[in-house]
Amino acid sequence: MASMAQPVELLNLAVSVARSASELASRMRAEGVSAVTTKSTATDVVTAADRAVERHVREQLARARPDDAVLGEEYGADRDAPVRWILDPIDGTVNYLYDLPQYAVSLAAEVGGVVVAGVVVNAATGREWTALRGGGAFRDGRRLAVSPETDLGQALVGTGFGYAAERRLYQARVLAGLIGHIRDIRRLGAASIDLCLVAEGTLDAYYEKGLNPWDHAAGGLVAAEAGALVTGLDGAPPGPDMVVAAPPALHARLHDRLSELDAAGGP
Ligand code: LIP
Repeated sequence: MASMAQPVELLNLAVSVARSASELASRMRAEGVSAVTTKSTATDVVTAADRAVERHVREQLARARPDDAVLGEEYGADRDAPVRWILDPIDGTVNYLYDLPQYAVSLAAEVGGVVVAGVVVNAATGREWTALRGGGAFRDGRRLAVSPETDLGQALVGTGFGYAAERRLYQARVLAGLIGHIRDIRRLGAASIDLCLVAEGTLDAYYEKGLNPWDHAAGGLVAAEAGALVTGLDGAPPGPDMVVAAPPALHARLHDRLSELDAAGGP
């Protein structure tokens, strides 16, 4: 029978597993990226490291908690269980391929369908963000709080684009309708890190269409525990149609602009 654990125990396990996975990812990066194949489109790449890191995490979790379920980007879902781990072995794979130091191991623990603990480790820099539901968000041990910015016109906003050309064209039209209403845009290439940058106020806000649960589960909890609202549009939860993360005052203004632009629509 699966043993129910305290969220803090799940967080501690997530942190130790994500750290060793991050070391493996950076070691394989140093050895040179290999076995690059593609998934949904010709630009949606997966490397040998994505798969090796996911297998490594799955082995560590199975050793510590054999009854738990895992949903991972590369090997999918394995079973149903009260505790489920949501894993992106290398979030920001294109950055990893190009050796742009913005890629991360993202691991969240979900109990009864609710994410209760999350960790994001930038495997290039070692920066580590953690959160416990109701327990706050931290970076390298420092408690985080979102930006105090309330003026959309002054907001530095992060976003991203999909792997399909027709979706990127739609997202570019949405961006064209938003860019004149914000300070500037940042496209950094890893949703999990983007959400953590909102948590620490390095970005004032973030939004993206087309994310999978493994892209935002851990980073979304980090942002929420730092004071951000993390939602979809028009009352929807954060999901594949849209993830919007921002401090409450800014969230309302960004949300309404994205809703007017039908940012959750399109291909
Ligand atoms: C990436 C996301 C990023 C998005 C990319 C891609 P991956 O995840 O983190 O925000 O813009 O298109 O989905 O594929 O590197 O795990």
